[in-house]
Amino acid sequence: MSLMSFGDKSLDLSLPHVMGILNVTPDSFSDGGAFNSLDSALRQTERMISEGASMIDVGGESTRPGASPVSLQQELDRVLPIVEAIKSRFDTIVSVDTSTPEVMLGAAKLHAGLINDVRALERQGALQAAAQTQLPLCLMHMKGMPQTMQEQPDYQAVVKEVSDYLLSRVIACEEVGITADKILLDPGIGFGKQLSHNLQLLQHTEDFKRLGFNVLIGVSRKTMIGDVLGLPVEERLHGTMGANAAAFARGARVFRVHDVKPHVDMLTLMSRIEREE
Ligand code: 9MG
Repeated sequence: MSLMSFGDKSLDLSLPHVMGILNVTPDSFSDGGAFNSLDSALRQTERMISEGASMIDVGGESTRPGASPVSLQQELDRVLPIVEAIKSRFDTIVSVDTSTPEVMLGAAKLHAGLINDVRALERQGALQAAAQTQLPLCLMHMKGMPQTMQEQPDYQAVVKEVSDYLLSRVIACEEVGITADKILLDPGIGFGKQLSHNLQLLQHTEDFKRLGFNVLIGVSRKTMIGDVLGLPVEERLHGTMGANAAAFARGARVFRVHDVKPHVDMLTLMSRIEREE
């Protein structure tokens, strides 16, 4: 058992867990903003929970390559009503995909259970806000910013550079009183990386686990899957599952995905095989 507390619920992270993606942006890259009304968001949430998602990741800012920034008020208006509606209807963990201190604080008041920050708390005031919430965090690596991050990203040694960066953010967290047991690490597949960087990071998932943290992977329907298979976004499920299976075998335990049921089935089998004596 390796229990991690997410507000009012705990998860055993010796087992795999699926984080279902709920984008409430009009321009999300792969579901095209299909869930940006409250009703449809709740229907999708209900479906993902019934399919076995352990948590729902609610995001109000698209971070796809080239996406434009969102205002504070827009992000608050998109995210907080959904967090509140989900927590009042479902017994599940709500993760907030945000880099914005005010959204972190507002979501924590509404009993969100995780802050998922693709900017690893680098935005002004984010470290302090996250510490104030006392919530667990996912710190993700991104090189550059969403608007420009895919313009020829370059590394000397991608696995080491991403590990060093994530450890530097863990230290920044510790300096404001956030303890290591509250932190998940994520190499940030597709965030300022070329195909070979993404493949190396997945191949070396164990290196991130060896830093002493649980690892979250988000590869669902991303360009790297399309690049390897030559397939459009709506045909990337099988490739996504292959990438997530490889990451599971190398120690990742939380998987941020659009397609919950196929992943729950795949991970249940993989985990069962791993644990059989
Ligand atoms: C919000 N978001 C989009 N992609 C992601 C990924 O790969 N990891 C995490 N933690 N969040 C993501």
